[in-house]
Amino acid sequence: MSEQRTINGAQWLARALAGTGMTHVFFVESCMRRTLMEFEDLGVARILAHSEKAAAYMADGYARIAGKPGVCMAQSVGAANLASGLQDPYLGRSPVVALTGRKEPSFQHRNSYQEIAHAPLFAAVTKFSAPVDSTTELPRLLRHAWRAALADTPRPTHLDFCGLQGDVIELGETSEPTVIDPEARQIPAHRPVADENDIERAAAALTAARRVAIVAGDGALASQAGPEVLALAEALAAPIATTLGARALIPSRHPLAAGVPGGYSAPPANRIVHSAELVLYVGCDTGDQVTLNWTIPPLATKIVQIDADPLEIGRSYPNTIGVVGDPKASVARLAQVIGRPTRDRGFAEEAARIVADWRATMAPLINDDRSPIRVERLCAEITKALPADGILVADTGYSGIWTGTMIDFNGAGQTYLRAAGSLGWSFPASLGAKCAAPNRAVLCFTGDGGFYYHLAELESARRCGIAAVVVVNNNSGFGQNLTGVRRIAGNRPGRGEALVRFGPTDFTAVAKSFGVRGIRVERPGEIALALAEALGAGEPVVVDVVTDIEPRAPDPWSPGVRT
Ligand SMILES: Cc1ncc(C[n+]2csc(CCOP(=O)(O)OP(=O)(O)O)c2C)c(N)n1
Repeated sequence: MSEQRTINGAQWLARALAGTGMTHVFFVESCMRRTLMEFEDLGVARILAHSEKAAAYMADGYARIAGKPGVCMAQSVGAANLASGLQDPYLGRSPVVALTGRKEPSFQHRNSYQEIAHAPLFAAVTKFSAPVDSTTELPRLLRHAWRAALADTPRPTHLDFCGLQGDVIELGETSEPTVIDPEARQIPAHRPVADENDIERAAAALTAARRVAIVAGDGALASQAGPEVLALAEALAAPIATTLGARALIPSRHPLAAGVPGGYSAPPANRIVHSAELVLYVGCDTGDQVTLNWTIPPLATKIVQIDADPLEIGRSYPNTIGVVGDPKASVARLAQVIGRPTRDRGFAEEAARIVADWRATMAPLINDDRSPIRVERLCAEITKALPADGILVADTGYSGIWTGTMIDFNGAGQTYLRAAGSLGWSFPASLGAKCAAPNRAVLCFTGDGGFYYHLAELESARRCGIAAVVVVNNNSGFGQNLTGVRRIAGNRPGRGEALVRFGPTDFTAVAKSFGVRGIRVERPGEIALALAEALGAGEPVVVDVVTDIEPRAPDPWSPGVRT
């Protein structure tokens, strides 16, 4: 038998990661230098970021588009920054693999310069986090971290390499084959079909109920269950709402589309889901945001819940029939069992009227030709400009509400990624998304407050030639927070506005100083041309759209406030 040749850890790591098809890695110097040199020879692009948090967000955007892990790396002192960047991918269920360096055992427990304990930092933001103490353990642990990141529910994982820069692991030797996942699996890693008895119980409950609403979530999106959910909705004549994250799962203009329910929503979806007799959740957590603190639907509502993760079943709604399996495969089977029952279309028609009435109230704002620009108008222009396979990456807060309520998606080819809650996430995430899909248009929608967080990544975008378009809704402040501070300030002089106002800043001037093209837009009639120029530029562009802080984004309908 021929003896297996040994290679060092850096060679193993670079070859194994490149072997997964990974095209980009996101990092801040100084870490894994030998591995990064190896990547150069293997054609993996090394995206040097300006903060570890931004590197994590880039890896998140990359992972969500690639459907497989995005990798970010930092040295020991950068570990805390990197961990803070894993909160959003953790909440957003994104398979980010984080690699850090940690000083050798002889440096531990004796006031080491620059280092605190890493394990507690990563405990809350990963599904699996482990030290790698020797190179011989590296292949096994990386394979596990990779599998764990991809397996339901996808979430970040972390390996802490011995050596400040991971160098002890890089220098050791291994004779393992340079393979992480021979099957090159993507999300969802597996597609189990739910138990037939559970499917039959669910089918009976669904066909017995007259007013069924579907709420499809991020798990349905990850499973690419759009066509199956639509087919089932048609068979049941059931309106379909989606979580904000799953907004692009179905065509926004489909006759059964009800919009996004919960806290970040326009009125129709909450009214529709609230008045359902039975709600079918598909790949959807029943957390506070999508249920408006468990009031949409009311807690006593009958629920059928399909989820790949059994822990989600009945977590918040007691009256739940659980169906555990891959959403796409299990909804397909459920639709087969249900067939084409005769259905009363009354609820679907009522829902369509609610949506149409709301759209009619929005029409004057969408067509408003005055300055300052209305964000509703900006969103309508983005709907028109986004290519059929375009990717929209939205920040949190109002950026999530505006894009989730006022931008329509084709439900076939377009992708919508949203921050899971961390302000500033969208710009670095959009750069990662563009790295994963260089041939698709990537448009980031952010407020100025969100954009300020990671402005320095404009330099990375230019240096690395990452041609994402950033649309800044520039209202010179934390617009979403204005209502809240005013409520608390009451009649105080200034009404608390100093807490939320900044600027005015011209982001085109900021962009230009980084060598990035900037287009300033102050009138509604200029938006379309600016978007066309930016999307056709083939280089990073900042479109700085001057808006006003006063107009409020759509407010959710709540059962306490009946309109
Ligand atoms: C890390 C983090 N800090 C604070 C917040 C709270 N927050 C949510 S939205 C928002 C204001 C957003 O302002 P901007 O990005 O300018 O958008 P606008 O509301 O003006 O459209 C803030 C401060 C948050 N979500 N994340």
